[in-house]
Amino acid sequence: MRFLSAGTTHVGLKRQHNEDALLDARERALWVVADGMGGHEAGDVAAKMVVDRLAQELSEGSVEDRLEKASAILEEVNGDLVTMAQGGAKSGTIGTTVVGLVIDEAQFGIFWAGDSRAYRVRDGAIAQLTRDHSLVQDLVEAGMLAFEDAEHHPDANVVTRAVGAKEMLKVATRTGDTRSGDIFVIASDGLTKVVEKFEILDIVTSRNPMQSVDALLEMTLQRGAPDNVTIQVIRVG
Ligand SMILES: [Mn+2]
Repeated sequence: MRFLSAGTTHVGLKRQHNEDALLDARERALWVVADGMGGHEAGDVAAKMVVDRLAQELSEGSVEDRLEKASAILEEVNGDLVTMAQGGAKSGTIGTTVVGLVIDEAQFGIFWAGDSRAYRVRDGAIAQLTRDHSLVQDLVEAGMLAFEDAEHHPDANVVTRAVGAKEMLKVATRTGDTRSGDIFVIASDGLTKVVEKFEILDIVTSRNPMQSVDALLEMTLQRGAPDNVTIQVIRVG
């Protein structure tokens, strides 16, 4: 199976540091986006640790095996980050969201924690594959907040699950079928809070992955890019 993939990470226009990180290991059909939190370089460390450990330890195999392995790796990193935060001079969390995509013959697998997202585009439609682990997502599902208001809610940035946030981490996973022509988009909330789903669909269906990444970043920057933004677009050949 062949893939065409492209990705970028950008500090945005309001933040001083880029605490996002990405991994494109297309030879192993593995792509990851991590969005670090904690400030003062803590988020940096967490996002890089997640990306590096997955790059080093997540080998080839069936989608099910790889999702299991990815969860185990992330649970280990979670423990390391919790220990690091407890031992540090600075109080607070050293954490990161993560979303990862693996693909084999006719199947994809997604693993994630937090509000970084994955989408699949097929037959002119876009579907969100992940469910945000965020306060506003919980409020929307409880019927306490309108979907349209979620992105502008004062607590829109509060995630309820992250690598490094708590002693225990449950990584969410999901599998599905894939076929030639499918396009996957994985991104940090720096993109998804600024660019609508239908706009992502429009862009990726009319461009190759490299052009898509450029156009999505450009749109985010034109709208003020309040956060770090990381985007990967993967087309199944
Ligand atoms: Mn972010």
